[in-house]
Amino acid sequence: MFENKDTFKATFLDRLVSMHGKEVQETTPSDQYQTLGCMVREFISSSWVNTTDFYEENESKQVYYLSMEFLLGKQLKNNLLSLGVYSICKEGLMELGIDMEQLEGKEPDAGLGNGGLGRLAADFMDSLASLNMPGHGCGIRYKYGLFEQKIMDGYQIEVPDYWLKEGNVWEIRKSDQAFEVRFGGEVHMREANGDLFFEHINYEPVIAVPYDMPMVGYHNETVNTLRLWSAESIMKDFELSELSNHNYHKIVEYKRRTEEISEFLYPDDSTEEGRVLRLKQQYFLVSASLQSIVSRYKKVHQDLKEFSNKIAIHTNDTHPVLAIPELMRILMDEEGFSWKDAWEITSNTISYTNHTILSEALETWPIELFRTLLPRIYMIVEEINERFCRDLWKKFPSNWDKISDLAIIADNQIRMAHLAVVGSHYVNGVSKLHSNILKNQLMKDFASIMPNKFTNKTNGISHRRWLLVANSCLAGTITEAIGSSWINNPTALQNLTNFSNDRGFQEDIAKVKAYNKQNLANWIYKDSGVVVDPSSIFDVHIKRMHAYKRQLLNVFHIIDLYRRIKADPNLVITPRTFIFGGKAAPSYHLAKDIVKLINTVADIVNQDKTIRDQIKVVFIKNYGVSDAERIIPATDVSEQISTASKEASGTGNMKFMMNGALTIGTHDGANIEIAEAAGFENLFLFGLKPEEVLRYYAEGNYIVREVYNQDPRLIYILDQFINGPLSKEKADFKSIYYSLLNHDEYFVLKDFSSYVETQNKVAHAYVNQEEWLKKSIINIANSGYFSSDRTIKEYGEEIWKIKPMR
Ligand code: 26V
Repeated sequence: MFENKDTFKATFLDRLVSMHGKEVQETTPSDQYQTLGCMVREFISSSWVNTTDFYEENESKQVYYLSMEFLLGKQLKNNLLSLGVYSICKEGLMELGIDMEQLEGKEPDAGLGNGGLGRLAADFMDSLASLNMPGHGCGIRYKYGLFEQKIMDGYQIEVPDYWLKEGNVWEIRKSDQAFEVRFGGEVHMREANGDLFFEHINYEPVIAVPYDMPMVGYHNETVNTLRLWSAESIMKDFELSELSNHNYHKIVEYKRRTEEISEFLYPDDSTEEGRVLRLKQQYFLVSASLQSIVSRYKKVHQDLKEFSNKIAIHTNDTHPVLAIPELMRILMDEEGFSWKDAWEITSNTISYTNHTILSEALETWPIELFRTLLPRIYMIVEEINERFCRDLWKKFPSNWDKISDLAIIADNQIRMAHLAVVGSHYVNGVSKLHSNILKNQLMKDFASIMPNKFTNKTNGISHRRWLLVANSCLAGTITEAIGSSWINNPTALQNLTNFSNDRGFQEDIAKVKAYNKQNLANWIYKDSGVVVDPSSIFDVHIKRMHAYKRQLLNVFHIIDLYRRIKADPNLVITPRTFIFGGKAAPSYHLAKDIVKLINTVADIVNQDKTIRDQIKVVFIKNYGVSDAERIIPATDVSEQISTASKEASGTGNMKFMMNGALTIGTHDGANIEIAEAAGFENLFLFGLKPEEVLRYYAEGNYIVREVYNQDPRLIYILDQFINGPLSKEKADFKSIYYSLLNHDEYFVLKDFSSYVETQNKVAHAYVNQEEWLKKSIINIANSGYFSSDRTIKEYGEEIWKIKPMR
């Protein structure tokens, strides 16, 4: 159906009418999207089946990437390009009077993630398939993705994101491959012939039904699987009536309790109910995935003893770490393995990535809650803990402090990161700096007793999605200069170095950027009514709203710049458009105040005619993957200004680099490796070093008031929050004021001076376009290392021990 334009057009029209039961001219862009999507999925299906068969026939080792988040965004354009049929479709549709971009816009973003961790999982799926590696994802098919962010009077309002409203053309429901997951109840233990047997009774069953989505490799006919589980109640009437004793209300309650497991991503965990639901989600994902993996394994292989030679299971952060006790349970209770053998298999199968050192994000569960919900799993975790503590006792006799520091269960809590480290054969951080902090600080004692477990895998991004698809103009310009080999081998972008001084090429790059900026300016006007000047510097800060990411520092610079322009009517600066986007967690009040602050500053600045449009501030509402794809190609300056040591890696930083933006950033996460790759002279690094931040924390000797009192600019800015125009807002900016002056946990005031100085250097540098473009080209040329293909090859070779298959 995609052989050529004519067959495509004929099939498309035929399907359009038969699917929607309307005349062609009555169909909507949404109908047309559905039709094209279904055609593509059908087209993929034989390669999909073949890939699965091929892996099975070859008994190749497979990796399963378990993640509570997959931030997929849209699939259509990626899939069409990967299949090599994008042009045929685009031109064919054009001849039918249908605009491809409008049709692409009808696909809902699959927003099944919060930020970097979820997008990383999606880019990893892309690389696994494109590298012909047998790797699949396991996640949850949330009915509602991350909330839709509306802005009302400058405030963030959260609205459910019902992304499945019109169905999902990419998924296939496989009800014949459903599994039962059990919650609550009691465990009975009995002994027979010297062996212990465990029976789980009076539990509440939930049915996990898989929905499979194809993960299409680039031009290679490999199609891997992303399996998303949906929670359903038991369907058979007799079982239902058994369960509820013919009580209608109980059936309804039971249905509600089960179905809510896959309803929302990140339910509100500020309440006990929310926390229980989150733990239920985690076990639901893990239990369904492991049952499915083991059952598939048994179809292909004889002996479960070989499990860890044929299967690798990766846990994306601690969220799926119950995979460890769940695999133990299956191997012991269902397959009859001894503890020792089950442990050997389990710990050789599982590996774990840590994505944050922020203490509030390191998961722990109260014992009571955990034991009530997962009684058998709790017993296994308890046993893992006891055996581990016994080993510790041998290493550190009588050192109770050390043992309780390292224990999995302590202070009435189960520490998921400790369980992850003990039960995995590899633990990795996501940038050199982050991995070093894990090894030398956060998990120092673990690393000293298990030195070979800890490793680094610097994150990466899909250069296909973030360059080839998101910025086709730049991709085309690059290919004209150096050929297309970079698409399969992104380090070939290095060849662009030869063009960094080439005036003609610099001009081409400048034209692409100008074109993307104009497009973004048009879109911003449509979206928010703000007119922005495409010749101004587009300075972009897009990521989750969080104190450590320091959107506040950026706002401080804007307020200072605004004051300078107001104070001197003759001051001429390099015009700048500050663009923000990001969601604040619904119960994170400070982050929500920052959203309001940005919108308030935007209103004041954008309406002030006296500053002659020299600065503009835009807050993009409901920022998501598709927005990133539009904004990043149009960016001049990439804001990566987290407090040093706090951003594990960052991946936005890599996307901007690859699209030719210059970074203003701290010595944090992957920024450092980006600087090492591109040359420190081609970025703008500033601020405290990670070791300085860590020393201040350890010694507790950062005195905010000292910094504040010595800098009149800071006194002026902070005064705005309580006395100036900002204080007139109904919003409570006082909380920001006090959080900074009392504590300033993230060193906003401390880094302010260095940040402003560096921003002035940025403004100055932008004026010399020739130098700027040279730096931009050198950034692009050195971005190939940050392709997730490199990252996935490293995971494949060093952790999972899997190989490309074709
Ligand atoms: C999550 C939350 C959720 C509730 C509010 C507080 C809070 C604080 C931190 C987190 C982080 C969860 C883990 C995470 O998303 N880490 C990100 O992982 C990316 C991929 O490795 C990495 O690039 C980012 O630096 C890291 O923040």
